[in-house]
Amino acid sequence: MAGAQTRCMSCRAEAVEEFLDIGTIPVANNFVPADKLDSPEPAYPLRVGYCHNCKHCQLLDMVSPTELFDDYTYLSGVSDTISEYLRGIASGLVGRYSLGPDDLAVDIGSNDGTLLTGYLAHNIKVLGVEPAKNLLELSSAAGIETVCDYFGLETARDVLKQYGKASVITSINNFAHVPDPHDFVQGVDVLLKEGGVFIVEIHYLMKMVQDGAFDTIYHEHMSYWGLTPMIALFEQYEMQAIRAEVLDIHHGQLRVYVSRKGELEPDETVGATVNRERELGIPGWETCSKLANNAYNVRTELLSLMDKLIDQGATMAGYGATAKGNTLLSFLGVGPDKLKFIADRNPIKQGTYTPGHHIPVVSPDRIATDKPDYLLILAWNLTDEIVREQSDFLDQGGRFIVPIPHVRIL
Ligand code: JHZ
Repeated sequence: MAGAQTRCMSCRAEAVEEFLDIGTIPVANNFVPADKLDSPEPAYPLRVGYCHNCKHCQLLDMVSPTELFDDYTYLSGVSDTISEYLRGIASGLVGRYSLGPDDLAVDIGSNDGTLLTGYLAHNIKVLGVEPAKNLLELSSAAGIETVCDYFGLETARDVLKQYGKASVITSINNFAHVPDPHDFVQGVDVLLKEGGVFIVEIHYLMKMVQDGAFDTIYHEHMSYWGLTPMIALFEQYEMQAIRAEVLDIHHGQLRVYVSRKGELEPDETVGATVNRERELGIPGWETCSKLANNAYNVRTELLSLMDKLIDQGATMAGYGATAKGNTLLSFLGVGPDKLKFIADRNPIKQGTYTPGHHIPVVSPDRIATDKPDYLLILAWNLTDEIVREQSDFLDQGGRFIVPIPHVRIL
C-alpha cells in the first residue's frame, strides 16, 4: 500500500488533512471462513481526511479494489427494506422518464441484481455491471444479464459497443467505492444517451456528520461525498446536477440526478441543497472534527455500558454482521469475550467470523436458542425492521442496544 494520499481524488489539490484515525484494521466486509481462522489476516490503516481546497472527504489509505470487491459478501436482496427500496428506484425512474421497451437501463455495482429486477415488469432492457464474481450466479438466477467488471471509461466503451447507449444509469452506494471518480464520470458520459440521466446515490456526508455515523467509515468507502464537491467534479466534464434528494434510507443518503449540461433543466432542489450545506458548514473542517469527537464519545460510552452489563452478569450478542459494525467493533476492540455471536440473515456471512476479532456470525435462529440478555444492533440503520423481526426476543424480556446516533437501550 502506498503512503498517505494527501492529494484530493476529486479536485487533485495536495490539500487533504487527516481528521480521524480509526486504527489499522482488516477490511470490513472480509468475513473469515472457519478454515482460514489461523491464516494471517491483512490489516490496513483507516484514516479519513478533508480537502481544504474543494471540501471533499476521503480516505488517506487506499486498499486495492480487487481486494475489496472481487469477492463480495454484502447482498442487496437480504433485507426487505433495502430490496423494496432498490426495486422502487427502478419503477420510480420508469414513471419519471417514461421509459419503454426501447430504453436500456444500466445499474453500476448491480450486486445480486435486486434493483434491476424492478424494471423487468415494465419490459425495459437491463444490464448490470458488477465486479464481484461470486454474485454472478445470483443475478443470473434473478434473470439479470451482468458484465463482470469494474466500471470506468474502458468498461463503458465495451458496454457501448455491445449494448448501445443507456437512457438511465444508476449507481447506488458504489460511487464512494471508486478510487478514480474522474474515470468513472467519463465512463458515464460515454455510455449515457443524449437527454439521458445518471442517478448517483451515496451515504450523505451531511447526515453522517449530523448523526455522528463514524462507523460508516471503512476501506470500501474511499470517498464521503457532499453535493458541493460533487457538483465541482461533474462540471469538469460538462455535466450538471439537475435534482438532489435527501433520503432516510441507510440513515441518510443523497441522491443526485445528473445530465449533460444544457440537455435537461435543473430544478430548485440543487440550489436548496447546496445552500443548506453552506448554512450548516458541511462539508467543513469543524464539522469533520465534531464527527471525530463523536467517535471517541461513542467508544467510551458503549464500552462502559457493555462492561457494566457484563459485570452484572448479562450476556450479549450482536445483530447484523455489517461492514459498519466491523468498523465499530474494531475501533472499540470488542471480541467474542463481550459479544458471543452476531446474528445475520445473509447465508454468505453465516458460518464465518468477523474480520479481526473473529466473532462467529450465525443465523438469527441462535437468538431463540441462546437467549442473550442484550442484542447490540450493528445494522442500526435497519433498527425498525430488526425490532419487528425479533419481537419474540423483546417479549421474552430481551433488550436492544443501539449504538448510533447515540448509545441507547430499547
Ligand atoms: P447494511 C453495506 O454496508 C456495504 P453494511 C456497502 N458498502 C454500502 O455502501 C452500504 O451497505 C450501503 C442483515 N439483516 O445494509 C442483512 C438481517 O440479518 O446495514 C445485512 O447483512 N436481518 C455496500 O454492511 C445487514 O443486516 C434483518 O432483519 O453496513 C444490513 O447491512 C435486517 C433488516 C438486516 O449494510
